[in-house]
Amino acid sequence: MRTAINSAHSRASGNPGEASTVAPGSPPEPVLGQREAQTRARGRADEVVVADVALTADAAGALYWPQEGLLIVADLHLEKGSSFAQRGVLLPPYDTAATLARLAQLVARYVPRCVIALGDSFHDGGGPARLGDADREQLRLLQKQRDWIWITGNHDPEPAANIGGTFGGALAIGALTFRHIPSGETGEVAGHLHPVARIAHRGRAVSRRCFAASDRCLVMPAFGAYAGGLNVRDAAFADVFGTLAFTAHMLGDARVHAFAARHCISD
Ligand SMILES: [Mn+2]
Repeated sequence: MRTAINSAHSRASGNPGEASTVAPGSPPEPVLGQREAQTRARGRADEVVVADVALTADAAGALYWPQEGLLIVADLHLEKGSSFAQRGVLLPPYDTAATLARLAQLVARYVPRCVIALGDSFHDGGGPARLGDADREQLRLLQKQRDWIWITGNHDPEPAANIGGTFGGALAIGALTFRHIPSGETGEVAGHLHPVARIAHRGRAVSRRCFAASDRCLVMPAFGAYAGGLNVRDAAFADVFGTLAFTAHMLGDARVHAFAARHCISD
């Protein structure tokens, strides 16, 4: 870990010698070379331990708790496109389908006993009613033969009709507590902040969504196609983690890449 942190620090400082050792890679994959070789060798790049609970941080932006068969996603912001359209801002209206398709891949991969959507699942209170028929059917299929829990968020504070599942403000399971807005309490898994980490890679700054985690609590990346992001160096993360060191587990194309948050770049 020390070596990994030092490596990240060298790149953040723009050390050209360090950059020249980085293996060639396509631009969308930001964190390659020596660092990745190390994480591959350990084979644990995607394990995150929070309050002594071992969780899998999937590069698609979801968390899986193998012991409980629990898949967690945060900030889907479904129907954000149609929400903007109502206000005259036109975006391609396929964000809900794209987000649900990515979620379907995860459900197929993990076959979870239960899915928790960690709040701001819909961009606004009218979102569930605007769901298209195909998207509603996709959601119904995803919920088939498993529990589905909608944690309420600030964008979707009220339970909604015709979207299945059960609703709650927070959920405690074993040592973990799932809620939308992070408070930093031990064992908390939250969303809301949409963490993004920025690092220097081969002389360029690269930003990716990330899990932000200490050994006590974790903030999930936003899963929604149109969800924005907040740099992990923002004061909002210091409010959550306090003086504790925390790690940005950046979403790469195939796996997550861990960097000490203090070595990430501000916007
Ligand atoms: Mn929120």
